[in-house]
Amino acid sequence: MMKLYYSPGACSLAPHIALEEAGADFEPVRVNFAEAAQRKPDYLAINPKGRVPALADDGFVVTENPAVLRYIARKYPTAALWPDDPREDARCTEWLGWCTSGIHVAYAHTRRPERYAVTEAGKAEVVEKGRETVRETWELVETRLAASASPWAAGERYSVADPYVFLFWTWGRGPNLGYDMPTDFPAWTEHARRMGERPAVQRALAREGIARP
Ligand SMILES: N[C@@H](CCC(=O)N[C@@H](CS)C(=O)NCC(=O)O)C(=O)O
Repeated sequence: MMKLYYSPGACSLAPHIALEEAGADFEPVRVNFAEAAQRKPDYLAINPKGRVPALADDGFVVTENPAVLRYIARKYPTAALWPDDPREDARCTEWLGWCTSGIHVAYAHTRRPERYAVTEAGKAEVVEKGRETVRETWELVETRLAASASPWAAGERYSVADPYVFLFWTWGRGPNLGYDMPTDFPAWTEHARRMGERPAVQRALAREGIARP
């Protein structure tokens, strides 16, 4: 059976939701960050990068959210999680690229400064600048969603871009950033609430112990 290696509340929430949307038969395998299980040999044998998500499908392991999400969408075509329309396809790819290399990386500066600096002063500066960049990035996401007439990130139809965008909404509300998402990011919050109405999203949130928007 396919296995999704995840940590509650981490970026693996996006493929977790996508698998639920696809109706996939999968086993969610929790990687315990509190015990640094992601850096232990058993897990490094699955993903040498020591990160989640990793999706293992009958000996084939795929990592990196854009690849994992696209794999899920392609493997379950009837769930229609990847747009057919060329423009929506481009939008979906655009969101996945921004989420992984822009939004997530900006956030990592506030949460994991040890990746980017050595001294305590250096780390404090990384966090400080990171918080500024994150706020700007969150505002750009809000502007983008507010300017769109479509209910979903890539267009008229739900796609794997939606759970990925939604993930960052949950981080915005989380203790590290502590944003008032409904007040400061209303269009993004509307999107999050639409997400919260979907049974697949509800199942993944319940499994990870995350409150509905
Ligand atoms: N580029 C990767 C990033 C994966 C990543 O950074 N995952 C985080 C959780 S959100 C992680 O596993 N962190 C564990 C660590 O840094 O030790 C992707 O998009 O899949």
